[in-house]
Amino acid sequence: MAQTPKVYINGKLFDKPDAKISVYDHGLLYGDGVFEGIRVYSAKVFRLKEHVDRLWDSARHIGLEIPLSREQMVEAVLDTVKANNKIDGYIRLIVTRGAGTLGLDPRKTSDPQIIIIVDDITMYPADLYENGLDIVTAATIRNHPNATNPRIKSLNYLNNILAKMEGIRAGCQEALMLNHKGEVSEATGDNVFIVKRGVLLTPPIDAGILEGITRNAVMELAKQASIPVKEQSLTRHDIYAADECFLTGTAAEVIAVVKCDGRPIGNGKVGPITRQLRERFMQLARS
Ligand code: PXG
Repeated sequence: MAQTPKVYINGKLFDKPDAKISVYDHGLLYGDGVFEGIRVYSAKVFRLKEHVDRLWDSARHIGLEIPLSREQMVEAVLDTVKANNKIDGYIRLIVTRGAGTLGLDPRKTSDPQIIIIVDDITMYPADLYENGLDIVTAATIRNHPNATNPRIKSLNYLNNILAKMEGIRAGCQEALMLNHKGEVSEATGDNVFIVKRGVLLTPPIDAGILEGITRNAVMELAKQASIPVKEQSLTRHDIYAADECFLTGTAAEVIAVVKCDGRPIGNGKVGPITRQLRERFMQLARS
């Protein structure tokens, strides 16, 4: 039987039902905080250093000082994974601004809360990995980089949730988000790639996206496989006219998109480069 998850809060482990923080925490009141979603494969944490570095970058952007060193954070994550005997699973690492008075002022908070949840993750059903996703473009655009910059993995996901709801309403599992210029940015929780005439294309960071760790891994794997890779701004035209399209993310890993806004992509089936990169990614993750 699976054990009750043990949740790390500020250096202590609590059983899941006892893992609680203040309702005055600005993470809850205002979404004032940052997080990471990380996977454990075969008892090894995938690209932990990269996730911790991105967490620090997000925290620096919002002026949140994390009361641990990066090395201590790595150790806290590894210890929590071990305490949960987790072989394959998911880590949610959260740092909130801490409890404060009512009102936005971040100076009126104290004690940022460091929370590490180690649990299982629900993937898409296996048949979607086999057959690919049908997605739609959301009317809700990705955050303008001069608002909550998409490079920050913040506790403010409402914009993406609104886009996801549009996808669900259209009978889809995911939605494509455009940026304020009408270019393709990313999906609600995944980066986007297309294949066109043998070249792998993905929007650049300045299209207003999260610099995905899976995205970076897939670009490295493509280069190793001698598939040319280009970061280039893309429009919906490029998606509709692509030979292949897929999404990457910690939760989804690599998953094909076979239809967008009712148009089949390529021949409407999972393409060979997508299949190859998914296989290479799963091999890397499990190695
Ligand atoms: N874009 C956005 C907006 C994301 O939230 C990615 C891209 C992919 O980044 P990584 O580093 O994971 O390759 C994300 C990541 C969840 C969940 O619980 C969401 C993400 C990651 C893990 C879990 O829905 N999003």
